[in-house]
Formats: sequence, C-alpha cells, structure tokens
Amino acid sequence: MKPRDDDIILATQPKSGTTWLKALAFAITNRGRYGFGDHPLLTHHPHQLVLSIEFHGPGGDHTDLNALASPRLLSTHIPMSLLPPEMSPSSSRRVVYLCRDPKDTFVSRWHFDNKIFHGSTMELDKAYDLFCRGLSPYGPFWEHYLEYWKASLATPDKVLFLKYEEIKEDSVRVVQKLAAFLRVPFSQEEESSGVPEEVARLCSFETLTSLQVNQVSVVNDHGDHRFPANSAFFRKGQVGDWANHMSREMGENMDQITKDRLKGSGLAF
Ligand code: PAP
Repeated sequence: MKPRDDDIILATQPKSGTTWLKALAFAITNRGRYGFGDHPLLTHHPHQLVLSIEFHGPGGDHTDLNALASPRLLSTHIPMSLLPPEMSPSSSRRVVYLCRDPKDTFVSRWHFDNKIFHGSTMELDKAYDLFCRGLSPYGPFWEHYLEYWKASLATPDKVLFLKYEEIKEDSVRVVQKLAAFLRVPFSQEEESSGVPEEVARLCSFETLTSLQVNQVSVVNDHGDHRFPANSAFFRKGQVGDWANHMSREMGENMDQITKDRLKGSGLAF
C-alpha cells in the first residue's frame, strides 16, 4: 500500500473499540454522501467500510487499498513506532487513537479469541498471566497506549487520543470532537437539526447489533476462513464487564501494573 498525505489512520489495540471508531469516523466523514435512512452502515459491517492496513491482501480482504478514493479511512493495530515513516502523523495525515480500560480490553480479547480459535479455549487465569507479563499480539500492551498518547500530547492537531469510556459517557460530544479534528466540523445548521445525535445513534451498540449484517454468525466470505464472523465483533459493549470475569484482586493487580507502566505520563484509567 502506498501511503498518502491525506490518509486518516484509525489506530487501536484489538478489542478497544475499533469497530465503533470505524463506524463513527465513516459516518462523520461521509455524511454529505449518504442519508441516515439508506446508510451503508445499515447493510455493511464497519470492518467492510473501513479497511485494515494489515488484514488486506491474502488472508484478509482483497480490496486494493491503492484504488480507494482520497481521503482514505484506514485502520491499524500496529504500534506507532512500527508504522513506516511515510505513515506517521503530519499536518495533513491524521491519526485517531482509541484505547480502553486494559481490564475490559483483556476480557473482551479473551472472549474473542475463544470464539474465533474454535476448540482451543484458553483458561482465563492463563490468559491473565500472559497479559500481565506484557505478552500481547501487537507488542507490549501499555507501550502501545503510551506511544500514541505521547504523540497526541506533542502534536494534538495531528493525533487525537480517545478512550472507549469517554465515548460511552457522551458519544455526541465525541462525535463533535472527532468531526472537528478531521476538519469536517458540523455546521450550525447540522448541529441544530441534530446530525451529531443521528451519527451517535447510528453507530451505537444497540443500532449496530440490531442489524442483520452484524448478526451474521457464520464465517464470512473474506477470502479466508480464519476471518471472524461479523457478530464476533459485538458482545456486550459495556464499561466494567471485567468484574464479571475477574476477582477484585485480579482487577487491583492489573490496575497496579497499568499505574506503574503509565507512571508520569499523565494517562490514567
Ligand atoms: P477489533 O479490534 O477486533 O476490531 P474491537 O471492535 O476493538 O475489536 O472490540 C470489540 C469490542 O467493542 C467488544 O467489546 P466487549 O467484548 O467488551 O463487548 C464489542 O462489544 C465492542 N463494540 C463493538 N461495537 C461497539 C459499539 N458500537 N459501541 C460500543 N461497543 C462496541
């Protein structure tokens, strides 16, 4: 893939809200193109509308990313320090990073892996131990957060740092913030006719999970049978579900690790 100056990169650790962020960014940047009554999000999974840099090609989607119209919305789980220099944030290339309380991200990941790797269920205790030791598929978990966090502090006009919990708390406010950051702010007229609210509603867990396209629970035709089914990207969509799976001590221990790893950065959960 050839990076372009006006690419918009949505970066996340897996299970921290990628699907939600894709839906929001797609709805915001394409709002002049589609009405809410026949919106592509009503018939397509967000992962089909915003393609991933690392999952296209063999083993993933076969769309040629170079054939997409500008500005492209692309997603990645790659740590910032491993992005090629031509993809780093610039005055025209924006990066939106979304993270989530590590405890909820961990629990979501555990469910997801057990769902997609049929027959190879890992005990939660074992997965917890690996996670706390920093073993995760996209490199050290907390450093992933920190790299994008530091970039957002250094260049807030190029890197927007969001938390899953803040979108849950006030999704309309985040929709407005995201639109402004992507240089497509809502007009006075859009604000007064409730467009930010419409976007938030369209992308909500309730709306997306009510759609047939997102209820597909068989393996998709993504060219490879390892690609998870659409429904696998939606589970509970809640803040704090970790408490239903981990003991209080496990939660406190993970909080302590998070505190230690993020110490002095100004980032906290
Ligand atoms: P991915 O990185 O593999 O694409 P990602 O979308 O980041 O996965 O994570 C899925 C999580 O986001 C699930 O969380 P849970 O397991 O705790 O339930 C999923 O339910 C949640 N999610 C997906 N879409 C939304 C949404 N529209 N609103 C809120 N949460 C959502």
